[in-house]
Amino acid sequence: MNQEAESAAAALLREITTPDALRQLSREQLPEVAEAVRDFLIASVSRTGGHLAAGLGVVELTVALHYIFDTPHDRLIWDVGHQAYPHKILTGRHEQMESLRRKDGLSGFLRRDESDYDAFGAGHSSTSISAALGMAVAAQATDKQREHIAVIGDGALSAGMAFEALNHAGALDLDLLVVLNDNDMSISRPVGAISNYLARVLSSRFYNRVRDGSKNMLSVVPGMKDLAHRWEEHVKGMVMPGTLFEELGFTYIGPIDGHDLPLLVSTLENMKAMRGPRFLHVVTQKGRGYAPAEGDPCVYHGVTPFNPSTGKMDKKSSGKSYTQVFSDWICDLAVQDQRLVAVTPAMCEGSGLVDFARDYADRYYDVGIAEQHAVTFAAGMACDGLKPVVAIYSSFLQRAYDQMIHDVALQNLDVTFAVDRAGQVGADGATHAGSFDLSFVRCIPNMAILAPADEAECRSMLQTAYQHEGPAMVRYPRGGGSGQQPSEGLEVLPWGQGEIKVQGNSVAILSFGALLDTALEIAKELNATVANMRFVKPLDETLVAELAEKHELLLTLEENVVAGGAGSAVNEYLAAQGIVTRVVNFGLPDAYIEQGTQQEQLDMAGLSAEKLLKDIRQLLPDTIVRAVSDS
Ligand SMILES: Cc1ncc(C[n+]2csc(CCOP(=O)(O)OP(=O)(O)O)c2C)c(N)n1
Repeated sequence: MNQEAESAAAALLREITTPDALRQLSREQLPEVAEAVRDFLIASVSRTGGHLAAGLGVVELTVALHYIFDTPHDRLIWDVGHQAYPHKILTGRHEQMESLRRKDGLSGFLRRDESDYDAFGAGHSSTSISAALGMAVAAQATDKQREHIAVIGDGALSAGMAFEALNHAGALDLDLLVVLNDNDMSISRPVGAISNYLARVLSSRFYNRVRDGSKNMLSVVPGMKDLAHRWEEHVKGMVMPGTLFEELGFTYIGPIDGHDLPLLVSTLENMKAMRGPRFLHVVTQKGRGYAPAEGDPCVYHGVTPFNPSTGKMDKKSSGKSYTQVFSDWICDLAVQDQRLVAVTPAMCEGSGLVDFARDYADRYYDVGIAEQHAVTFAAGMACDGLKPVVAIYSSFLQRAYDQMIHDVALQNLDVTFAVDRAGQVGADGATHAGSFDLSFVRCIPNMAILAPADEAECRSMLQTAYQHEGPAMVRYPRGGGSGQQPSEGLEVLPWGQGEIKVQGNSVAILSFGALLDTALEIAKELNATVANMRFVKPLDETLVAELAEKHELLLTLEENVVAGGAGSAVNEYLAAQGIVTRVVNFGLPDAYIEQGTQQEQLDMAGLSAEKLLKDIRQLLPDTIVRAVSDS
């Protein structure tokens, strides 16, 4: 992509300030718009980083949807939202794309407060059909005439929630169009029977006939309701009478080529004229139109800034990440323990299971975007002699809460949860932040919770949690920590015990997890004691009591919401024991932290060393301030 092409693309896009302007164009002009969107997308993401391959795959679909439907009056709901950059570009935001995923910039997903065209906020997958159906019910209740379109990928369709919504929608006679964007990819290869089913539909010997036949039909009869109906019958008959989606109560059309703009436009036009629940199956190529992304859509799913001419990406940070520590640990342990099995809900790469999947394919389970199933599936394996490790992001674990309580913890099953992306995650923002896990897991009986202070401790904690007979979770942040390289051994830590890192005077900081470095930095200024508490549950009560006895002020520190978090555990213990002492809890506030770098987010949350010091100084009684300045 050269500068000239980028400027030409930008010039054309400047004309299309809103989809209304797009709708003024002739159909013949649309391929040029699609090309401009694609060129602009590649150029801008090469500078900002972000999600690339999914957006490239839906350029034509996005143009066609906004061309045919009267957005934002008609509700267009993208699932996940990572593929919605072309939608942002065409809905008046192309000039802001440089700010994508940065502090105060455009979100990398969808937000109702960012644009009227973002009909429903997203980030987590498989919500679009439910939301669209809810809006369809609301339209009916308020007598509004409009369309509701959910665009969902084949990966997102693997989630139970999507099927719950299809099941419900098929039974209601409301105006809903579900567009399946089938690129035969999730982040990595999709798994499961649905994905196999879709592949069978595509490879069916009828596919080519359908595609050619539908092209011919549509070129003669665009927009005519009765003929559209005949065409629909014709296509239906040819694909498979009674497809899965038909059985669910939808009028199914497809599969059609999602890069053929004229075909997309006429098909959508015809489907707009139909009523009731409709299902359009569109086949696209992830990464379309950019050779490196077409060649490796998994690598180009989410990118750091890259050179657009070569596709070469900027290096990710050099140190070993917590994810890599997990990856090494699970591979090392697999050699020794044949009972070990790993489960991921569609996050093989992000969770650090690529090597394990390659070397231990028969003990590796990618269950699709199915967090609930992942956890109960692990519980089942734990019942009968296997030792499952569920590798899951903190924010996606939220989906599997009842499974953790009812299926794992209540039965005290031996499942280890390796919870990645705990705390702030940076550019993905609030939808992906792991802000709540300590609070929502701590109250579950039988669950143990370990929070490593650095990479070396992460490895030991994973081993400790795994050795523990019963459910246990280790939660660690995105990226790297202080750089303490783990040993190669499989060390087990003393259960439920923290450690004093620095002995100080009147103030004690009880640090839970990866903010230990910050605690140590602050402690130097305050001459404070620092304890690395290690375990959120069971809490090292002996250590808490000792610290309370020897200090005038206890400060707890964690990267989790204060409400119900590790600090709350300290408060509860002290209150239960009748120990009266001054405790102040530092953690995430009762608010969503906006996107930025992780450091910016910690600062916004008041958890940078500077902000903490400022707040703590205001808390200190005069006696302590004097003691500190004398020391
Ligand atoms: C609940 C949840 N789990 C996992 C993810 C991470 N995730 C983001 S996109 C994606 C793959 C989606 O695949 P698909 O719907 O086919 O879209 P594509 O990227 O192929 O266009 C996954 C697993 C998520 N966003 N939400």
